[in-house]
Amino acid sequence: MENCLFCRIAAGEIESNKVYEDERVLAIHDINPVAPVHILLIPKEHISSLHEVDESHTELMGYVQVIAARLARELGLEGFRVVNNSGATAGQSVFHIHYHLLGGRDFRWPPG
Ligand code: IU
Repeated sequence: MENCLFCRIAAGEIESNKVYEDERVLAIHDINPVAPVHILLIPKEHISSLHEVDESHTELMGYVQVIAARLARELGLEGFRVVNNSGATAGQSVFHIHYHLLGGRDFRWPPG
């Protein structure tokens, strides 16, 4: 997707602070962290949001969680959150699917 920020980051056209990368997934530090650890897990395939996900994405979306768990272990996070905002009313601002891996502080429930 030509004008998609995360597609352009995944393609190396825009710089990012990478934490992890393989052929399917990119993980970068969020530029506006809301926790001591705030990493974005981004499948490289352009999917605009969880609204678009179907059975064909089962393996990819499962894999994203595997990477989230691996990073959380590597970073020694005791408690952490994996958050997906789907749609503008839920707080989504970049319309390329991604999960926030948040850790390093206490969290409240329910989220705001
Ligand atoms: P959201 O769930 O779509 O709102 O998450 C988008 C995130 O992307 C948000 O936390 C931003 O701080 C972050 N981000 C970024 O890391 N780099 C950027 O250039 C832009 C947004 I624009």
